[in-house]
Amino acid sequence: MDVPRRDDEVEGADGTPVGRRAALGLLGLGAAGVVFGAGVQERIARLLAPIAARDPTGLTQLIPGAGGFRIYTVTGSLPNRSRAAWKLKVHGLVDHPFTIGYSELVEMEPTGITADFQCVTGWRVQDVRWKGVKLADLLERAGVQDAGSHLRLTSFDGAYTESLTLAQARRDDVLVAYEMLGKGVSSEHGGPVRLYVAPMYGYKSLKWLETIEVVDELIPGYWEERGYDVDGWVGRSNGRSDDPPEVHGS
Ligand SMILES: Nc1nc2c(c(=O)[nH]1)N[C@H]1C(S)=C(S)[C@@H](COP(=O)(O)O)O[C@H]1N2
Ligand SMILES: [Mo]
Repeated sequence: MDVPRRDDEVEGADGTPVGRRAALGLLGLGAAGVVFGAGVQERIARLLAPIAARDPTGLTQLIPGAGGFRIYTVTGSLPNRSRAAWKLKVHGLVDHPFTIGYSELVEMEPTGITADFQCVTGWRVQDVRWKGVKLADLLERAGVQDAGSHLRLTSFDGAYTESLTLAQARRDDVLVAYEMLGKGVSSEHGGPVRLYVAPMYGYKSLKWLETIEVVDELIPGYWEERGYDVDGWVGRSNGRSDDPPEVHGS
């Protein structure tokens, strides 16, 4: 799929730009008039390398590409919500709509998964540890009505959305995740709570999760409206990889 690319922007989800404002935010630069050209990721990495060496606390995660991950946000900014302020609303075609907070979520039965994380653009991070609650358990609590067939998920970034069929959502390897990489999901990785759809490309794993709505039709997500497969199975959809990652529970 062809997406226009501007020179002053950092590469995003599928080679599309993250946006200059986000890049400035990542760098902690507020300065107006900073112009990014080609090779910006390399220059950011070079610029931050000495700082990162002195500060192993997580700054390196903010360098695009560091640790294998790239930080994606389609809005051009990184939303931030504390655990205390975070709430997830489960509603739509359900008998018992509810809202759940962070502390209640982490008291539910946890599931751990270790698997490769793969973006449709080709980058992959091996053996990422995740922990969260099965999406199936939240749906069970809500009591999905017979008319429900799909989910529509939204993010508190105000823009990103995703879709799943109910069958996909009820898989054991689909989590509402509050831990990633062995610690709480960091803000830039979509914390305090994000979706994790282990068998599918990264775009299905919506960050900054805010609502889950049971609906009676497919409502394509953000990237799906822009040409990506709704069924984003690794190796079996219009991505680049042909070998699915290993998924094993833990
Ligand atoms: N809200 C939101 N969720 C998102 C995205 C995004 O831009 N916004 N990008 C998706 C894509 S394309 C990928 S590959 C992963 C990247 O996760 P990361 O930013 O933690 O590396 O997040 C997915 N979830
Ligand atoms: Mo992606």
